[in-house]
Amino acid sequence: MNRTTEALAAVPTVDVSAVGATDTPMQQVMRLARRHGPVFRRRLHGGERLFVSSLDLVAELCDEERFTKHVGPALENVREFTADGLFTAYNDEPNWARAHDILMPAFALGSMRAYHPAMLRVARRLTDSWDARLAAGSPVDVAEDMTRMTLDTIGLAGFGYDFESFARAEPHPFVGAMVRCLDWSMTRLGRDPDGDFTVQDEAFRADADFLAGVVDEVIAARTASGDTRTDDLLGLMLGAVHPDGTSLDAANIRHQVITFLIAGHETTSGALSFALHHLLKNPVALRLAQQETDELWGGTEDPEPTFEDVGRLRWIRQVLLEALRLWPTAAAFSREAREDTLLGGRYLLRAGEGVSVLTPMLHRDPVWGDNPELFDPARFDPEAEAARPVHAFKPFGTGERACIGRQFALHEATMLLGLIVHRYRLIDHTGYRLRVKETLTLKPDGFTLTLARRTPARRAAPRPAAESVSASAV
Ligand code: FDE
Repeated sequence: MNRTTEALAAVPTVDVSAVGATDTPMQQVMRLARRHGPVFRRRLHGGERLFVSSLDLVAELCDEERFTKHVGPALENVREFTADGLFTAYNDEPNWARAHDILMPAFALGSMRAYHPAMLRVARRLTDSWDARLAAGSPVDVAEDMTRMTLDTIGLAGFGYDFESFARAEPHPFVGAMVRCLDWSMTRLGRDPDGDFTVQDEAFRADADFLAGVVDEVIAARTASGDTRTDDLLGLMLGAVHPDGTSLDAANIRHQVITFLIAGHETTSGALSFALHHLLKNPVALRLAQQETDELWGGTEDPEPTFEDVGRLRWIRQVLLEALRLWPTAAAFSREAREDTLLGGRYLLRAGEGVSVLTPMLHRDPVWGDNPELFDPARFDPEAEAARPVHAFKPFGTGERACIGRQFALHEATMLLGLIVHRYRLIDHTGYRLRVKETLTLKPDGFTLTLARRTPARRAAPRPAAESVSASAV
């Protein structure tokens, strides 16, 4: 017996090939983790993959000295349409560091201030559209409208391009093509090696070509306008020069634009949808969220949130984080060892071998207490956060390759959620039971709401000292 099999003898291996294709592979591995514990190997059609979900082992995998991002099989599939864009680039591809350095300034805190007006404008589109639904007495499709909102936001804020999603009866065709491409990337993982998938692959190619066409339109709109600003993503991509004198080439810009249009909206939309689901089911958390907005905006019918206001919506931000704990919408990330190493002192990992971190299970580790399934935004109170090990919460991945868009997503989502809870009562007209739909990312499936306006009388008067109170809160 060689050292590998000896060291790995302790890892349970589960063969799921016999189960056949599943359209919820993440929930399937969550069940396996519940049954087999925080480290196991899954075998599927001859391929094997190690899944890890306990805090101690994940904390080790987050050590950047020993481990780094691994572009695993799912991202290999996504590379078919995003190539060396930031999310899917290999660590050593020169375009990763180049684009990372060039685009970082676009995600610094100061830039959020610049995006704020576009974010607010799009948030208003959503409430206008929900007002119209309300007047018509019809329900809103939460995930669909959140996707309209987040796509328009990244389009306008990042690229000065208007997808006008709320002016369309059906979502912008970019969304359908993107979801199908992501779904192809996911289901391709579970393919029976003897099957014939020509039809699926051809449909995928057509969708990927369509995405590329939309992106070319976005780029062409900017170049045709003669606008040479460099204070948004597209401006930086087209105009900025790296300190080493290089800049991004046309092919890479295309891949970056697709990457940002996808990464910049799909996961944020899911996070908002889960957050609304939890608020609907947790009246106390909702009440606290409404109180927070009432203290800021009081009886104002149409508040004009400032950039600073968003920093003051602390409970609402905690609601979002807690939603991302239970259902991190980018539900796994992969790591690889830089050198051969023993994980947990026991499991031999070869350099370059991929390990998947099962984020939803990490987020249910015993470090989260006795009832990890309970939705409780107080888990993100500053004291509670300070007391918790840093690697217990990883919805944005880790290290150098962690999410560049984190502040962007949280700013946009916190503001919108604040506006929604301030404006509406949420009515659970179907007695909704959560079903999680997977298309590589996670979303509540078939989640609809009806709405009523909150009456100004129900809202507390604005607290006169709001300025001084929140100054300490930022
Ligand atoms: C990234 C990311 C991640 C990592 C992955 C790996 O590791 O593989 C994660 C986990 C995430 N991301 C998540 C998330 C969530 C949410 C909500 C978000 N995200 C959002 C957003 C927005 C935007 C704009 C973005 N996002 C973006 C991005 C990018 C670009 C990336 C890549 C980075 C590098 O460099 O690599 C990411 N994101 Fe996120």
